[in-house]
Amino acid sequence: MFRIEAFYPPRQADKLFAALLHGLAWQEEEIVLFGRPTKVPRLMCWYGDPGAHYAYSGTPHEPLPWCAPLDCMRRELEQSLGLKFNSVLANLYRDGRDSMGCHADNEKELGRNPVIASLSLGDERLFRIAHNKTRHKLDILLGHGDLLIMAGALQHCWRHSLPKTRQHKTERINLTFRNIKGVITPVQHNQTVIQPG
Ligand SMILES: O=C(O)CCC(=O)C(=O)O
Ligand SMILES: [Mn+2]
Repeated sequence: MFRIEAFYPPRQADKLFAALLHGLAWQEEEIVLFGRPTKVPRLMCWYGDPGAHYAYSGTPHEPLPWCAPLDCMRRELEQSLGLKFNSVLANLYRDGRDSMGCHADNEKELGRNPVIASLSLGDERLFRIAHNKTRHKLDILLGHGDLLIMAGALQHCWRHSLPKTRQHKTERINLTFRNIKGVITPVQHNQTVIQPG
C-alpha cells in the first residue's frame, strides 16, 4: 500500500470535487441489518464499462456510463500507474457522521490480489486499517487530492474502514478505481457484444 499526497494539486482537486459533488448520480442505499432496512451512512454510485457489474450493500449494481471527469481521472491514473481500470465506486461522506464499516475488498470479481486506486477529495478523514490476526491498527490521514494505492495481499490480511468522527467535517468524496475481471473493454465505437443463448 502507498500514498501519493496531492496526486491532484489543490486547484485541480477543487474543480474535480465541485464537478463530482454536483454531477454524479448519488444514491442513498439501504441494507437489511438484523431484519430491518437501514440506510447506509453515506451516498454512493457506481460507474464503469458496460458489463462491469458489482455487488455492494447486498445488491448487484449495473454501472452507469462513464462521465467526462471520471473517465479523465481513470485515464490519468492508468497512465501514471501503468494499469487498467474498468470501473469506479464513488462514496460521498456528507459529514463526520457518515462512515464506512470495517471490510476488505475481496470480492471474487476483483481477482486475487487486486490493485485499487483510491482517490480522496474534499475534507480530510482518517482511513483505518486493522490486521486480521494481530489486530494491529494503523490510521492514515487522507486529504484533498491524495491517492492511496491498495495492492498485493492487503485485502487478505487487513480490513479497512472510514470511522465516524465527532470533529466537525464537511463533504468528502472517495473514488475507488477497480478492475472487474472478465469484462470485455470496448475498443472501438462500432464494436458490439454478441451474447449467445
Ligand atoms: O472512503 C474511503 O477512503 C474508503 C472507501 C472504501 O473502502 C471502498 O469504497 O471500498
Ligand atoms: Mn474498501
